[in-house]
Amino acid sequence: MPIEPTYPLAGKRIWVAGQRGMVGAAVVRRLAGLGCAIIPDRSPRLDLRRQADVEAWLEEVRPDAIVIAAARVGGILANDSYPVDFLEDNLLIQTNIIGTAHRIGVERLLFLGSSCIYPRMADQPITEAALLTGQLEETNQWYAIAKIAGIKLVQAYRRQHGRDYISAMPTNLYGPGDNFDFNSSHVLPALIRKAHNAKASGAESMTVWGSGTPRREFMHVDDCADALVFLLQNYSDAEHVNVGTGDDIAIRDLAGLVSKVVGFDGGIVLDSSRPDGTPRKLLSNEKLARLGWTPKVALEDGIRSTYRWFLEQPSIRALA
Ligand code: GFB
Repeated sequence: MPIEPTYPLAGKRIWVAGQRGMVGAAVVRRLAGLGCAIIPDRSPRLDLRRQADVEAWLEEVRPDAIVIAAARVGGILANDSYPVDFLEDNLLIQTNIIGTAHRIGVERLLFLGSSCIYPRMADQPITEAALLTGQLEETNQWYAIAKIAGIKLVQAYRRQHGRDYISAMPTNLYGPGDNFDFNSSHVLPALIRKAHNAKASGAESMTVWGSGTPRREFMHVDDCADALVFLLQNYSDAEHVNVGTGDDIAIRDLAGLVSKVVGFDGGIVLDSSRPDGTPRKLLSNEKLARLGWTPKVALEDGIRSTYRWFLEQPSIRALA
């Protein structure tokens, strides 16, 4: 039986911060048809790192609810190479939006974090209770600290000011609108492009970073957006909620699966000069399941539809 939402979205004015990004765009797609008004981003783009810009913008548009999908994001190399950007930009963006939302009386806010907030050696699958129980992974500690601060700020506004603001922690995401740039992307779009290029050029192999043994959990961004809209409508508590699929895969096997989907039948060369990062980060999705939500997109289907999307983007295929 469908759950009656505790925060129905019909008639609400919603601003999705980061609506041009992969996650924000998917949330906007998911919200269409729910009877809410989605506030489009101002053009030229406002700089969410500047408090005055954020205040002026939110005072002008006065949303009822906000989803914060805006963040400085990237894969293992970008995280490791630009610690200031990942720490400072994210602290600024989230603090500006959350604080201003409170000051102008925004009713409801959903903040998004990431599975890298958890300790590097957390027990698997990782429950929400594992937060702050151990050392972080070094390559993305800067991003993780910013996201942990965001969770705590949301909790602090709930405790000190009674604000109905919540946080969700998605696992590694992929899908249409992803970043396919080798220097800044996550692994899945990188492997799609590498397999495609290798097939197109008739190469015998493609390069996979690290040892190939780390395990990652991958969720299609449309599944994630569905879960986020579900939480926005139904969840109201201080603790963050994991958003995952419950399954993970070794990077070497992922490379095999991507090769199969793309139709590349060459081999894989491991580049051990590149970092592995966290050995494993599989989220426990039990809490979300108890609330009444389960994922729908199988990994191979999701990779297939993302590859189709990639093939329709000449500007991405033409990247050097
Ligand atoms: O997706 P990814 O960049 O980030 O890398 P994380 C995942 C794993 O895939 C690592 C390996 O073990 C990489 O070494 N890998 C293999 C590759 N080939 C490639 C490749 O061509 N490109 C990339 N990028 N990786 C990020 C965090 O961690 O995940 C962020 O840095 C965030 O903070 C995000 O949490 C979701 O999964 O290691």
